[in-house]
Amino acid sequence: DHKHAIDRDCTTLSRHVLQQLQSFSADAQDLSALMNRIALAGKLIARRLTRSGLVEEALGFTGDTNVQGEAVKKMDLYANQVFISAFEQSGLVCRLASEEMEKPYYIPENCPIGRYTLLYDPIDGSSNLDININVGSIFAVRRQEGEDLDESASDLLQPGHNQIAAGYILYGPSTMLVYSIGHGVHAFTLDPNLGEFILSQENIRVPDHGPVYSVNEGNFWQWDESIREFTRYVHQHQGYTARYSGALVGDFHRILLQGGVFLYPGTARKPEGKLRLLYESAPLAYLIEQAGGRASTGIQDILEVMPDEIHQRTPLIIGSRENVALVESFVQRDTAKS
Ligand code: P6P
Repeated sequence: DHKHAIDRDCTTLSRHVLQQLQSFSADAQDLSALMNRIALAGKLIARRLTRSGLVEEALGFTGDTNVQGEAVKKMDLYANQVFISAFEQSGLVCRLASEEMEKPYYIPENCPIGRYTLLYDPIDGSSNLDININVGSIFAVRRQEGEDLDESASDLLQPGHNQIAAGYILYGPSTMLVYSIGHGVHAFTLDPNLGEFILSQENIRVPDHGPVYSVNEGNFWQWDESIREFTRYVHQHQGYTARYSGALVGDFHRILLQGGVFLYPGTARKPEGKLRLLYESAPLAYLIEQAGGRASTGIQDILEVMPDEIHQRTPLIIGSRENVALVESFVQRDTAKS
């Protein structure tokens, strides 16, 4: 009906946060405003991406390498700066930590007010950028613990249970922002005409079991035998299908909506896997648990892992609870034997 249609179009992200928290406390207002700044970052990045074939700054490499030793793309740098700019002068966040920065960026002014830290991967899946395939941004919000903000950022080395919000922006055929502040998982679609993210899916639940397994089988000979055993199992059993885009956010979003499991196991070259705990695995683990699914290293829940450094990697097995448990049964059978 008419009222419903208008109401839906007005359910923006900041309004939804306040509805979720059923409160107008300072904390609720802060979180609402913080999510709004993340939406702004998403809109700025989406705008650049939709024109990436047309504007010089959006494609190709800068010539630098980042803290991971990976070649930095112009879009990585632009997106990283967009998040910093979106939060400077916001009075909400006092520190930002990202894959693109060796050490966290401290926002000089307003710090006493901004009691949150934003951890983010500004563009995840940047290898897809030059071929116009989906990429994403991933973010997590944590309270700043204690008074001093020392360079070591040791207060960030806490398990994922300490996150108070997490989400991602998927730059696909439509631009979607998916988030949770601990009251379920909700998706917003960017209406380019309004320039607003409008609520499109509320209380998303991941199915307990799903048909999709998402893993880079090109690494097959680098895996532990247990992961090879799992892959042989799904090859031999009906009802499984493989989907892998090379960009975590899109692969995760499919699992969230259709069920199944995404895995990036340890390999011979990278025993801890490739994905970063604090701003890739932990935010997605927060979301999947809020949606009724699970996230594991194979041995331990992702949200229990105690990081010992900001850019720490972990193996990631994430998705429907039954699919994750199946992978764990192979991994744990292996460790039981060894
Ligand atoms: P591989 C992209 O570089 C990324 O960080 C994730 O987005 C993606 O899931 C993974 O790496 C892909 O890695 O080794 O399969 O190419």
